[in-house]
Amino acid sequence: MLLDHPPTLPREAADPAFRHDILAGLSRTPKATPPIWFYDQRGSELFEAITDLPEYYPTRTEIGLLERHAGELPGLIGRRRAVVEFGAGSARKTPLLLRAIDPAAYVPIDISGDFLQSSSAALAAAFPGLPVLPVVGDFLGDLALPSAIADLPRLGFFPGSTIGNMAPDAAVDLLRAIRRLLGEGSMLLIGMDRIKDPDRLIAAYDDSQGVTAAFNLNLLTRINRELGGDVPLDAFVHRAIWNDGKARIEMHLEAGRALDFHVAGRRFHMAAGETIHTESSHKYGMRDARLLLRAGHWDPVREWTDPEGLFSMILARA
Ligand code: AVJ
Repeated sequence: MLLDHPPTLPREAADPAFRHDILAGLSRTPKATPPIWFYDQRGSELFEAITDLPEYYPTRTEIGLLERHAGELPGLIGRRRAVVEFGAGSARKTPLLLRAIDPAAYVPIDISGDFLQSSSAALAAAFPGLPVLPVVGDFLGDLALPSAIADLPRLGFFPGSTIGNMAPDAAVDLLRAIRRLLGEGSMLLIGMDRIKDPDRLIAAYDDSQGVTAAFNLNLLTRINRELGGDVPLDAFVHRAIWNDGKARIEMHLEAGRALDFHVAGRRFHMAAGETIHTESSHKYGMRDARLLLRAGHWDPVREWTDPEGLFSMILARA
């Protein structure tokens, strides 16, 4: 059953934040914009397409881990919990978790209201009798859990290596915020992408079909549409690079020539070769992942990985 409840933000609330983040990001040196703004309707669809690409191993590897090991979860998490998912819930991962642990309620939290509404409705239909309580909001900001789960122990679910979008200091802050939000006695199931051969990493973010390029460039389309911009899309090239010092893939939009454009009535200049840094995707070694969790006030209790060690899924307790 899909339940509506008060803590849902009005849709218009996202617009000033988008405008603010993009103007601030284009004004700084080097230019950099937050990756949360990739996910308009088209961006969410393109991301779904990315997860099916032959080069993009994280999604199918994590699904494999859930298929193989979700059956071990009931014995490790003990009580019947409310699952709080950080993200809209993927049609393929969330059911594997819910089927394995039979939770008392399911609370997906996502910034994209439309996407959240459709994925929640599909999930509620697939799990009749499960209270589904979507929350629209940015889990990096302040938000409250539905009062319906006030008395239930919680299992946080943070799949997809979404934590990788944050630099380690911000990731630690987020893990601590999740710990505070979920409370004493809660647990967390989190997916993290591993450090591996750079060629394999780069291919995953610069696929041969150009879907990731379209995903990256869609940010400019959104800027032009929603902020009245005249950014010349055809002047930009998608770049994915491995930053070894920071153990992260970086996505950039590189200006192929010197450019002047306008966004929300403000004028911006880019030199030829200058980039807008649109996303970082941090990767963690086995020990790095555990260290990050501990710094975030979570104690790892179990870790699962695939035979190639591409991706890991870690269960931690508060
Ligand atoms: C959703 C942040 C986990 O970093 O792999 C995929 C986003 N960007 N391809 C990732 C993404 C380009 C993805 N995360």
